[in-house]
Amino acid sequence: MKIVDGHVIVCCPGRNFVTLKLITDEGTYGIGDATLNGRELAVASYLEDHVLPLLIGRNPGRIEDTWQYLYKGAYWRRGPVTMAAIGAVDTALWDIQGKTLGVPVYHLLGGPSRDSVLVYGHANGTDVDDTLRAVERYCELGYQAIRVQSGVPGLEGTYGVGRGDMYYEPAEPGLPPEQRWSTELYLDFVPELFARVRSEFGPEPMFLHDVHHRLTPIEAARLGKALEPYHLFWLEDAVPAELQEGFRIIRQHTTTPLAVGEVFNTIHDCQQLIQEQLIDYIRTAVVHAGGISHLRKIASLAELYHVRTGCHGATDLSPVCMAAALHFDLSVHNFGIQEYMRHSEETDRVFPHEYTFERGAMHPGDAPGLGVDIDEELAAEYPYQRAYLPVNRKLDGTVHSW
Ligand code: GCO
Ligand code: MG
Repeated sequence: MKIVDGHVIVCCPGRNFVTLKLITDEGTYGIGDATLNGRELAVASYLEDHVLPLLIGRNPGRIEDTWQYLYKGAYWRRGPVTMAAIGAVDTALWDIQGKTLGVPVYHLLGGPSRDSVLVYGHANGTDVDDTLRAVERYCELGYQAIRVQSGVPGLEGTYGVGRGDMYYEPAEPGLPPEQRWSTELYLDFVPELFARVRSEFGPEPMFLHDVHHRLTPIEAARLGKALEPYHLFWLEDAVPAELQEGFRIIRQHTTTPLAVGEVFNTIHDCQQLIQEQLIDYIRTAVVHAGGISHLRKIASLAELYHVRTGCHGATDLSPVCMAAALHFDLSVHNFGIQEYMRHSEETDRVFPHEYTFERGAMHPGDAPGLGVDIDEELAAEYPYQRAYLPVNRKLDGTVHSW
């Protein structure tokens, strides 16, 4: 079998997505997500201009060889654009392989290690009361695990409170909006928020919180300690992780479990974090960390060090990535949890899928391949729209992590 054709589909059914489609001489095709929020067209060009010409004529069954060819063969390694492109190719090849053999991809990954995949949803509110109502709604929908974010009193437009109801959309059409940040106000507020959440909902639900890289290690240590009474499932992205050893400081001070990695691209970004047991959950995603093949290597390393997976699954990762993640999650032994932000209705129509949600858990379905498709005619009705994530500044105007 040979790859004879391929193309990249950029569409905006409520938000921008980049999808790679590879077609074989036997008429089967595979798809992969290549969406990099706010930098979509760079990956589209990388694929169209530099990767597709290399794939024509290749055997789609050589998944690992193709991965190595694109990674080592480019000379220039790693980085979000390169790894999203390689991730899309890898995902599409697993899809083709499953369709060719007539089995769901998880069968090719060792079969299911569990019956279903525990997911967490997002309860966001503008203030504590609003957030409590959102948590209640997620409990009613059957979620067992809920990420809780709330606007901080005294700060406008705080991270975690985006557009959307059952989904959360931080990217805005046009040029990037700016938001304001105060670490002091935030650190005073978050323990109070979780005290309210636990007293209203009791000990049972699993609660998570995302800091979005906004603290220093010692500030994160203080927050982790203050949150210990409320037993978080995890505290996410407490500090920027370019400095992996920074996590040692947090670890010395708190037993709150730590998660990180949604912006990582390769195993090298988390090697020290995993091997020194500085984290509990690794959040690398199929789309941004080189596809299913590379994610399995990260999970295997993590398994040795008691680190479990917790793949990123925000709305800017398309249903193609969601489907691929669910096959990975179902099969990998050291799975922890999967993020699941629902997509908008337009997005779901453009990407029909087999995956299902029931009582706080998901299943990828049993269709051959990934069990997800793209309706290209419908996608064409939603052309790309320039959009950016917000930029963050401290109250004195200094640029800060968003
Ligand atoms: C998460 C992420 C998202 C990001 C988004 C950026 O944990 O889901 O932090 O909230 O903001 O994916 O593109
Ligand atoms: Mg996050």
